[in-house]
Amino acid sequence: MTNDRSNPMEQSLREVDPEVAEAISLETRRQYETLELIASENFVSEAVLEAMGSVFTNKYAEGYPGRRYYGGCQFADVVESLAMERAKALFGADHVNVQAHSGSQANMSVYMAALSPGDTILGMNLSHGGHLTHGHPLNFSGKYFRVVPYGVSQETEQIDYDALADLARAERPEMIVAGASAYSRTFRFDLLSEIAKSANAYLMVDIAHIAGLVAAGLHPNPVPYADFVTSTTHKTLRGPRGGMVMCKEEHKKILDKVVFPGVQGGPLVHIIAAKAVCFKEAMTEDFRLYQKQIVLNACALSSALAQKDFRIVSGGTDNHLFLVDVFSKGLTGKQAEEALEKASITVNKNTIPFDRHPPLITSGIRIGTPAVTTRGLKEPEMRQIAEWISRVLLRIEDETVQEQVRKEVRTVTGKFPLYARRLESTAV
Ligand code: DSN
Repeated sequence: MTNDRSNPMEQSLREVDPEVAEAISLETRRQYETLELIASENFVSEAVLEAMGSVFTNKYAEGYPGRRYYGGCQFADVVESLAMERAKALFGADHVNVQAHSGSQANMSVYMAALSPGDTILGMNLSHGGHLTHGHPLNFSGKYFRVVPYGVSQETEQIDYDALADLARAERPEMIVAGASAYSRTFRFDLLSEIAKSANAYLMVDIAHIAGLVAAGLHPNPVPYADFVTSTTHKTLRGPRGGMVMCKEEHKKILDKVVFPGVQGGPLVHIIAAKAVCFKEAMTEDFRLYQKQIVLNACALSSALAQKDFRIVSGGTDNHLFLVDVFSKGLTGKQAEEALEKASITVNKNTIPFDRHPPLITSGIRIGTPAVTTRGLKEPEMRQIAEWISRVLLRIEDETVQEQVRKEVRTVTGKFPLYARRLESTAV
């Protein structure tokens, strides 16, 4: 059978929409040519991309495997059951809901399952490393619940568990939310669980950032300690953009009812298929070694920057990311992000604990190693990247330095290719 090129359904993206095709081509090149140090980003495998781009995008499958509101769901059932079973095995969870479209919707589902509007939650302060959905006043979590923020100690820049225990005693929250998007230290889930139990509060842990490390056994697993564990699937876990919720058996019924029909309608079956692929990949020895290298790389890069006299928040890292205090070099995070981008090094400005600047300026940058580790970079390249970062930041206004570093970065990105086949096939 040959393709009928006059049939719009058979035409390529470039034929149908050259503007979008070109943007994809340019983005593929941008990803290839830059060093991606945004801690929440990663590069998925061709297998994950293939599942995401599959015909499952056409399918409605409201309900759950074996209990759907639409016909024709037999293969949707296959991929959703695979995703659920694999995630349960990977994290040792009683139950997993893989339908959450995002981390925010995963968190919203837990709040709706366990809380009533006006209930009190303790969540980590955004500017100490927490997340918008952990109770920021501009987010639904801060609007519908009474939020009492907790944070890190000024001295250690690590979570102050004693202060948190005092806060829990004083505020009697219905839920303690743990987890972060900019915290470089190991969480003490044993302590968090004790604190929640003594306050008679639910414990929810959001492992969006560290899920890959947890799956690989390189960070303690909160599943035995928490009532609910939420995650995204696209950060260290290296799967499709999406969310998931794990819970104890006793919360399974209410959780599933809240995700659908409470918060969402039809699940994204193509994304669920890709989540199944990601969980399968995460069960391999290759994945465990990959996660190990992420942490080795984060340690190597943060130590090399510290040796160049950059202050690393909390003095280092135990995981895939760390924060650099650029205020102490007379810079803002915004300036640092912009200058590094011109040198083909992508980071994001980030508030640091007790920051003097607002979130669009900031005193810090957040650096993460999941994406560069996927490309195959190791400790020697981390030391080289530290040298480039230092050169750019110490001569922040000097565009010739940015241009020179940009050229040098190309030699490394060329040695560690990414999506090479795609780059050729999408070339303008
Ligand atoms: N935007 C994500 C991050 O960068 O950490 C959190 O949702």
